[in-house]
Amino acid sequence: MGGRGRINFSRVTLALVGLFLGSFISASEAAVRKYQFDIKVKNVSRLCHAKPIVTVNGMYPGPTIYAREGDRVIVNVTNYAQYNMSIHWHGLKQYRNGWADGPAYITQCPIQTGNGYTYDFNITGQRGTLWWHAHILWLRATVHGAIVIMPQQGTPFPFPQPYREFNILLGEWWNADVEQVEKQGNIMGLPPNMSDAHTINGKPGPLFPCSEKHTFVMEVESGKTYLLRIVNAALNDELFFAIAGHNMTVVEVDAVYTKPFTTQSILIAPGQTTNVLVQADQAPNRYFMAARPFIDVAIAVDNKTATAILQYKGVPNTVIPLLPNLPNPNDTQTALDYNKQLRSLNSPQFPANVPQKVDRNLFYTVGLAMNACPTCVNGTRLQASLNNITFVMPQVGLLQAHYFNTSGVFTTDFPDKPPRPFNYTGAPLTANLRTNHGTRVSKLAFNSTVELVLQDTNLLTVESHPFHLHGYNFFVMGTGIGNFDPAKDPANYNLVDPMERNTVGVPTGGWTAIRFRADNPGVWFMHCHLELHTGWGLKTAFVVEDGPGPDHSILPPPADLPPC
Ligand SMILES: *[C@@H]1O[C@H](CO)[C@@H](O)[C@H](O)[C@H]1NC(C)=O
Ligand SMILES: *[C@@H]1O[C@H](CO)[C@@H](O)[C@H](O)[C@H]1NC(C)=O
Ligand SMILES: *[C@@H]1O[C@H](CO)[C@@H](O)[C@H](O)[C@H]1NC(C)=O
Ligand SMILES: *[C@@H]1O[C@H](CO)[C@@H](O)[C@H](O)[C@H]1NC(C)=O
Ligand SMILES: *[C@@H]1O[C@H](CO)[C@@H](O)[C@H](O)[C@H]1NC(C)=O
Ligand SMILES: *[C@@H]1O[C@H](CO)[C@@H](O)[C@H](O)[C@H]1NC(C)=O
Ligand SMILES: *[C@@H]1O[C@H](CO)[C@@H](O)[C@H](O)[C@H]1NC(C)=O
Ligand SMILES: *[C@@H]1O[C@H](CO)[C@@H](O)[C@H](O)[C@H]1NC(C)=O
Ligand SMILES: *[C@@H]1O[C@H](CO)[C@@H](O)[C@H](O)[C@H]1NC(C)=O
Ligand SMILES: *[C@@H]1O[C@H](CO)[C@@H](O)[C@H](O)[C@H]1NC(C)=O
Ligand SMILES: *[C@@H]1O[C@H](CO)[C@@H](O)[C@H](O)[C@H]1NC(C)=O
Ligand SMILES: *[C@@H]1O[C@H](CO)[C@@H](O)[C@H](O)[C@H]1NC(C)=O
Ligand SMILES: [Cu+2]
Repeated sequence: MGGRGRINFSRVTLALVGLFLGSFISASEAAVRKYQFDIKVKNVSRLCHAKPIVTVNGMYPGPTIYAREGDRVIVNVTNYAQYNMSIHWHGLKQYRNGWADGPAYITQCPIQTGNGYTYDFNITGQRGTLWWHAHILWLRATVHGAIVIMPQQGTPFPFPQPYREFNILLGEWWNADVEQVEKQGNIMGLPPNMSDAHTINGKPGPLFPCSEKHTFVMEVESGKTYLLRIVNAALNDELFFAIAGHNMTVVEVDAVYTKPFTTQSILIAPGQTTNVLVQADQAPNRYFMAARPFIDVAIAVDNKTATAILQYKGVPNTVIPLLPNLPNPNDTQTALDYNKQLRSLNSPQFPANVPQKVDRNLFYTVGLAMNACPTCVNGTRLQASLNNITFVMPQVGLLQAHYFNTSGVFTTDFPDKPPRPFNYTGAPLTANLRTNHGTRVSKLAFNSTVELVLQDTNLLTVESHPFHLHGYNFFVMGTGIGNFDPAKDPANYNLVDPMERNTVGVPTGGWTAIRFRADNPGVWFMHCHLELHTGWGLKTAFVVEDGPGPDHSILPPPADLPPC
């Protein structure tokens, strides 16, 4: 491959390039994009509190990775912080190349203090907005950034060309040290303190104290159309997002084009991305963009509203912005209606290759759990499980253990069905919330088609869970409230243009069915993308076997793969 069309971005210009569409990449052939990520601690002040946070290159949010479909991306990560680190390139398929996927102890051992690791991957058959984030502890709170993948040279967007584009990263801010917050929750066995603010591009906006200067402003010109690349980088909150006075046209989610539809607000779960077109066609003024959680059960979450400003060129900063009508945090109907509108574009150029036949049917229950913990506050520890199994993190990477045939690290006996069926979404179950523990995964035959039904349960309480699968996109075949009925529900599946994505919400007290073709060999993590639940064990992995051909097996590990 060599250095064809090689471009070296300097660290300083990273934040600026890409704002002008197409002006930053002129290579007509696949290029190599090189990035240097230095993991460094930096003091940052928000909400009148200064604290050291872990960053990439001192930036919060971190730098944007810009590339084109077909490019090779090489990121040299050097860890100068006191924490173990690993970086996940969320939504990139990493064909045969799990070594570059990033989840600690799943596909690699962490990059220890003073060490480095170079992530080297190709972007094949994907274009749109994705993102990268730390995949260890709760460090992704501050270690995250956008990935912008432009279509191949000469391939336009399948929607009107926007004038300019902006990245909008939604996040959560704690005044305390995030690792202390996480640790305290673990010691007590209870949910840790909720965040103190939501943020838009790292800034909470002027509704918070000391935050006037911590407000993201997006300047627009009347009559122009803008592309917003929205990422939910929050740890634990699904969010509604809206712009006062302006509708949004959804054109892409998770780097897959959608059938465009217009909406007053979007719903975006942690891990998901959403591209929208916004027309600056209103009276020149200042308008708030705002984000606030969707939570439709009685669980305490940070429900505060982050704001940023959409400002028409020439309007003075003294004008007080108008607030949008955000749905109520408990607005289940708006959430369900929104998700129902998402459909793959399914054009000849961007077809939806939905598996029509299923080789393997899986049914996983999603539930909270309470296990004995003599040192915890209540003598119990809140946990979570899939099919009544709380996942135990291994001490070495599962991918290495699989590749090198190391025994004793994991077992492949994760059950295809819950061990004991029950009325999953009936009355709340509050007694015997014990679970089994293990590093148990499921083995999938190469190129088999898999259907997985994720069923929420009322163990302790029902709750909405955004599930993320590494190494794949999947199709969202159907979703419903209550218990999945295998006799009736598949008849209502969308077999034509279901949304293809990498993270999907399992609705509160309901189910979601997904399908994918297991054509990417490796070990692929699947977990709830609420960091709280991931930490409680709401995760497992798929071991996808090698295929018969020379191009169907896991690539050899890179020489600098970190050791444990
Ligand atoms: C960062 O802030 C901490 C606590 O306020 C302080 O002790 C430390 O010296 C600061 N470090 C830098 C590099 O400013
Ligand atoms: C990665 O960056 C470190 C620190 O700048 C440097 O020492 C090392 O040579 C780089 N590695 C590669 C493969 O470029
Ligand atoms: C990326 O693509 C290049 C060129 O086709 C190939 O040589 C290289 O092995 C690929 N790398 C990975 C990790 O797949
Ligand atoms: C969590 O909140 C409690 C109550 O406000 C406070 O006492 C405690 O110090 C907080 N924990 C952390 C780690 O900040
Ligand atoms: C936004 O959409 C709503 C509902 O479709 C419509 O009533 C409203 O007029 C639209 N607003 C703008 C600014 O286009
Ligand atoms: C946010 O939560 C607080 C309690 O934590 C509650 O009093 C308030 O009504 C909630 N706000 C909204 C908009 O739901
Ligand atoms: C949802 O919240 C609104 C505003 O806080 C409240 O008036 C309403 O009763 C709540 N609805 C439900 C179903 O809890
Ligand atoms: C656990 O302890 C906390 C704090 O003391 C208390 O609020 C909560 O109700 C207890 N939960 C259970 C299930 O015992
Ligand atoms: C499950 O529980 C719900 C709510 O309590 C109830 O309406 C339903 O009849 C139950 N289903 C079965 C099969 O028992
Ligand atoms: C989960 O497993 C535990 C321990 O084996 C058992 O006591 C419990 O009944 C199981 N719960 C469910 C919902 O199957
Ligand atoms: C996977 O199976 C599909 C359907 O049978 C087939 O078209 C495709 O070529 C297979 N892919 C590989 C890599 O074997
Ligand atoms: C960092 O990772 C190594 C390798 O897994 C482990 O031995 C070490 O305990 C970790 N350090 C911390 C502070 O967690
Ligand atoms: Cu969850």
